[in-house]
Amino acid sequence: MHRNVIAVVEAGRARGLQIDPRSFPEGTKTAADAAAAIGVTVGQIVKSLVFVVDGRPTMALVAGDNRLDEAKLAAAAAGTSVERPDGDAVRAATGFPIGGVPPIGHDLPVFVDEDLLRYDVVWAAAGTWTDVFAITPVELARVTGGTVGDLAVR
Ligand code: 5CA
Repeated sequence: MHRNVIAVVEAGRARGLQIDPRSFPEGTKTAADAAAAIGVTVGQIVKSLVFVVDGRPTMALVAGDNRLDEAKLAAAAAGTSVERPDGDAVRAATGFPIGGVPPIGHDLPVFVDEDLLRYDVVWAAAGTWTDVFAITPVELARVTGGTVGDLAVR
């Protein structure tokens, strides 16, 4: 198992979550790639996005078929300015490359797109461009300590 995946499994275990990573050699780098590889709808893919709100790296977990509304994230985080970090800054904040950033294991504030709750099961990156894991959205919110709300462009 790739060391990034091991780190994600360990982060889950530390939070009482048993993660069963699944590997898709065809690639799961984007939400569309992941949905096609796994055979689920793109809304069931969790995008783990890092934004910088008032200078603080912040994690937004967004349904794959939604676009994050930066103003809604700022409001949820009680901030005003929102910036999109580059790949190096994402790696500095999370330890993972864009396209493989997992939703858990970071010491960052987390906000969860309520539209993920439409599904019984959603899929998230497990640390690489080919590894993912399934989780119920309720568990996702629990293990991340995330605040659930409306984050999507409507
Ligand atoms: N493995 C899949 C889902 S399981 C995944 O990680 N999807 S993702 O949506 O969370 O990661 C890709 C996202 O990273 C893109 O939606 C985009 O918002 C962001 N991204 C891509 N390139 C850049 C970049 N150069 N700088 C900042 N963010 C980027």
